Amino acid sequence: MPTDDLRLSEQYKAIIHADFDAFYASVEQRDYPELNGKPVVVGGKPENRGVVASASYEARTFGIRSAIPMSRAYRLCPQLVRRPARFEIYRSVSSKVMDIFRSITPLVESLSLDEAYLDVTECETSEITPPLIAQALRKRVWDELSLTISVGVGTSKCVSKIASDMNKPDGITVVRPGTERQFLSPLPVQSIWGIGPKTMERLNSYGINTIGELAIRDISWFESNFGSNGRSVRNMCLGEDPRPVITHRQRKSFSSETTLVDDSEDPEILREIVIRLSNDVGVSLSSRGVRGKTVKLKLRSSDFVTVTRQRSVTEPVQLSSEIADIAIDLLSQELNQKNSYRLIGVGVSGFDSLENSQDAMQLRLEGF
Ligand code: DCP
Ligand code: MG
Ligand code: MG
Repeated sequence: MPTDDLRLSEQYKAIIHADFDAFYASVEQRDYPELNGKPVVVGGKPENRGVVASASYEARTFGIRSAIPMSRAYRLCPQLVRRPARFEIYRSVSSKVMDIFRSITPLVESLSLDEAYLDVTECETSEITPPLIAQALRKRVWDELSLTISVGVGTSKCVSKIASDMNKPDGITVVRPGTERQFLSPLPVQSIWGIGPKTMERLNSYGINTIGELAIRDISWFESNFGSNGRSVRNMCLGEDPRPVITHRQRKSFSSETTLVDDSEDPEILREIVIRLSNDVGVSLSSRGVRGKTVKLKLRSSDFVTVTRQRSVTEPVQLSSEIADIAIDLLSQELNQKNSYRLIGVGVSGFDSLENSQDAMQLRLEGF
């Protein structure tokens, strides 16, 4: 076979990662034009110990970021404009953007309300290249929703996700096949999925600051430092990530987890985090009409011991409050241990089939 017949797609996958810029804050600026150009945040009131969910890029020039206390945000920028969250609107924008994505390829995996992976390998022709698809996608989102997304184009999930963050806001970053290592090499180690602030500190203490410095270690070093994740962390450092794009119909669970900025043993703080994570999962389930019978809580203590506790219920759950009730109960049972925690996760699995769950929801809405 003549080699010039070989399209890139036969050797490489083409993955796009797309993510809205300052999602909640941008929706507020779009719907209230007087907020354009201003430092805007979405989040709870400072007097209620609210935190920043989303900060406009104008607010970020003052050092304001997601997850910082609202009171601190006001200290950084007294002229800050705060808007309360309008989740219904964000959910509806999310469902519209996912429809745009799915009109390009059925292989869309949403990661949260504002971001998704698209596997566009099969859309590629000699004229229509993945970067052109990505540009067309950005234009459609702008034309139809008046919002900007940033996209990364690469040969794997890991590379395209890192790439989409490189030219935010309103940017595109293309990592050509074969240049993954070069692209990743100068980036800080925490750009790799799964390397959080604590692991980063540990690696920095060994003199490893960049992905390139990490990538030269051999497999046994990775296995002794990352345990069973060693091989996949090493592969990601080398730009190889075989994880497929999984559409929600194929998904077996939804979860959300967070590494705490400071380890905590405070029941109030831990409960609040569990409520927030349950909300993330509830939003994912509700937006897809999926309900699950098993709720799982994951806790990693300061000494890196991870435990998972789960409970299955006969009546499947979907709403944030239903998930939170169970997750908080599971948490309460662990709090007797007086541990301090560094990571918390909440997940739901054991789904009805999508069709069944929509029927069931319909019955519930009809007052069955
Ligand atoms: N979010 C939140 N709490 C966080 C982080 C995010 O409630 N700690 C919400 C608000 C964000 C949305 O999720 O608008 C999307 O999260 P992103 O991490 O994509 O952040 P943004 O879209 O706000 O900004 P960026 O331009 O960096 O993507
Ligand atoms: Mg975003
Ligand atoms: Mg996002």
